[in-house]
Amino acid sequence: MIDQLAEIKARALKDLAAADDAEATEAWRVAYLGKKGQLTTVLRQLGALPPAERPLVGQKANEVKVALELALAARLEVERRVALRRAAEAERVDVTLPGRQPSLGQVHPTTRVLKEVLDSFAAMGFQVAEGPDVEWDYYNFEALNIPKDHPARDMWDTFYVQSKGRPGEILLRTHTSPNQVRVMEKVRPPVRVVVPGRVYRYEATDATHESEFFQVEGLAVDKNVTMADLKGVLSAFAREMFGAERKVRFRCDYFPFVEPGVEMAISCFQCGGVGCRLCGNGWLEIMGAGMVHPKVLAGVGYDPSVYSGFAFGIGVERIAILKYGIDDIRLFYANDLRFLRQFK
Ligand code: FA5
Repeated sequence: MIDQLAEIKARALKDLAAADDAEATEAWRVAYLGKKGQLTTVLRQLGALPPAERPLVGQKANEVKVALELALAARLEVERRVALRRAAEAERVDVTLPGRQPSLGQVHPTTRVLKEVLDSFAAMGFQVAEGPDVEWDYYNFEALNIPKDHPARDMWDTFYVQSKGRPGEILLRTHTSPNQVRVMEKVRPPVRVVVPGRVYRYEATDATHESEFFQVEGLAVDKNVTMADLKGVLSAFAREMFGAERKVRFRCDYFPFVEPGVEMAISCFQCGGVGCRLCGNGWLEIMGAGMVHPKVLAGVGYDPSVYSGFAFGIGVERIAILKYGIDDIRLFYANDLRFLRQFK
């Protein structure tokens, strides 16, 4: 049996040296040291030996077992190092390679035009104010001379916010005009403000209408403010935005919170003013405006016999459409990078 053990040891060490990957090493372990392995099988036969032979053979068998276990441990250590080295090589970073350019965002066309609009009015002495998107019915309608049953409410249907205490009174503002009242409640004339913001309408979309868009409200109140001031300021704004050669049109319009009321339109860039899919009749309406209604002034405690003023509400995307020649307003918020990347 001692010879058999020596022979197992020699064969085992030779086989282990030939095992060239982790799988072969494991197969070796099972073949020699596993439950039914060659060495284990010999060890099991020890009990059958005559008692006098057992200690010597036992000692030899143990030596072989320790030798094989040590050889296996050494082999596993080598394999572990090789695996580590391979992993490190696979993950190696080549610091000499050129870096990757991080993708930088850019200003959205609406934001860009919004800034230009505000800059233009700031240069004419207007200050910038802000107001809430979620608004009381009172500011969006009532205080603007649009009581509950007024047909003008049909022009501005919106999304209502559920509120337990005051149902039907909280809504997403349909225009920035509530800020006329909010500003006048806080300050005394002279007033010259512009208020940018997002507005919401429950209406179908088309090439010039979105259900969410931006407006800039304007308000100027003082003694002796007239319709001539309104035309002068808004014409100067149009010249600054579109150049002196672009045609501007004022037409009568109706808004319950101004008297008289007008709409201002710019000749269409696409058809040169003859009419097309975008504009319909050659003109693109960019804002509503008018002289602040005496009832609105009186509502905030301004004496309409002393003070007068004009107000306007500009559609910001419409300005961008005209400036950049964009033929569909729905492109602005479709989040298509092919569109947005053009506005570097
Ligand atoms: C108003 O919202 C009034 N608050 C404007 C106003 C202010 C009048 C102060 C008098 C005094 P209107 O609904 O017409 O009015 O909208 C004003 C501008 O917003 C329009 O001229 C247009 O440029 C833009 N606009 C209106 N509806 C949409 C829409 N669905 N999508 C994109 N732009 C719109």
